[in-house]
Amino acid sequence: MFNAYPLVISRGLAEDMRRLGVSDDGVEIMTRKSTFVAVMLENVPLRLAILLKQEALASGADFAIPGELLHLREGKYRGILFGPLPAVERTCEKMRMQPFKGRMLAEEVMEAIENSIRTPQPLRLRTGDLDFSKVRIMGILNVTPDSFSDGGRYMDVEAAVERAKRMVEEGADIVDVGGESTRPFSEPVPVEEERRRVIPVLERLLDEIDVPISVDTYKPEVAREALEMGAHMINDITGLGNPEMRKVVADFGVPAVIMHMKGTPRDMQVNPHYEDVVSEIISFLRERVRMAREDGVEHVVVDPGIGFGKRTEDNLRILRSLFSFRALGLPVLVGTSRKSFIGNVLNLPVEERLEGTLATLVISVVNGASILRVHDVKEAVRAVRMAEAVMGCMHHDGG
Ligand code: HH2
Repeated sequence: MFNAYPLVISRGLAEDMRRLGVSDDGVEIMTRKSTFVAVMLENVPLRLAILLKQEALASGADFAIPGELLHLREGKYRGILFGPLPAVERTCEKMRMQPFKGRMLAEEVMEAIENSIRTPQPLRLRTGDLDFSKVRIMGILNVTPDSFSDGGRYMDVEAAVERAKRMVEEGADIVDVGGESTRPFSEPVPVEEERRRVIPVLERLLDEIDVPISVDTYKPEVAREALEMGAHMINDITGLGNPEMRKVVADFGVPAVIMHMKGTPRDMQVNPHYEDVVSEIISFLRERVRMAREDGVEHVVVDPGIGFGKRTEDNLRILRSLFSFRALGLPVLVGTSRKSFIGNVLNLPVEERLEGTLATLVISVVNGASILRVHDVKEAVRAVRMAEAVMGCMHHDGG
């Protein structure tokens, strides 16, 4: 209801206090005090906003809202609740007792905070769990004639299988097979054609490689056939918007990626506009996750859909704010690999975007992504492992 998501959760000073020789009890209490939290809230009715402001101030936190508090009119407000973690918790404790959905607001704030600092649950795959003790790399296998960066290179089954094996050797944790290019302005491919491209490759991969295989499709017919053969997960760029697709995924009990897209590949890059891109995508994903759960899809990964109906500045803002997407409590997948916004920033063609891609991957790791979808597996694995090593104790749940 309030679409609560964190803007910031700082890491607290546990490390520094331990190094200083502060006692264990002291570290525990003061780590919480030194953790700064800011949570965005939306659709807050005026009376609840005023109550929240009062309770926040009385607890040593604050609630920032637009305009002058005394002159606000009836209506719904967006605002930022912020302060040291214990002060925000105290505010929520008091809000629980308040009317006008105060309890619901408090629960949403605390849930967003807890979800964001916790490592997401492992993905339940048919072959076992995929945990997120480290960031996972999903290697892209496009069996299409026209994908924007590698179209036509792996159309032949043998070439595709070789490519997949290579990606696994290089450290891919998942291979994502797709038979339809969804680059801007592309046209949909008929089911039969997509089947013809994907199914023979999938058959070989299931036999010959031993990492989970995801199928990048939004067509229920293709997904059903792939899952019958043994594919491990579905990557749906239309975010399981099709009830038939939700049914197929639920029937097989496999995980699915729910991605955000504005419009369709054919029209998504024609003047995309958002009031607030992060808020809109989180709200969209929340709703789609709810619909998926209602229809029996248990394991979900969320993806803001870099490049799908977004301007360069939108893509940059999403990466900068990626941590906010953890509010949903689910693994966050990001696909920046070689995309146009990198070309736009660096003024470089698609075959020159590796370094730009690696920079976005490192930022994604720092900002809490769980899965990265990439073409250049070897380079991505190196950059990500290095970023993780430096981050080490910086993880939000590591104190
Ligand atoms: N991006 C592309 C395709 N599928 N799936 C998810 N979950 N997230 C993404 O960001 C994503 C995706 C587009 O990239 P690519 O597969 O390289 O190109 P094309 O669509 O031209 O085949």
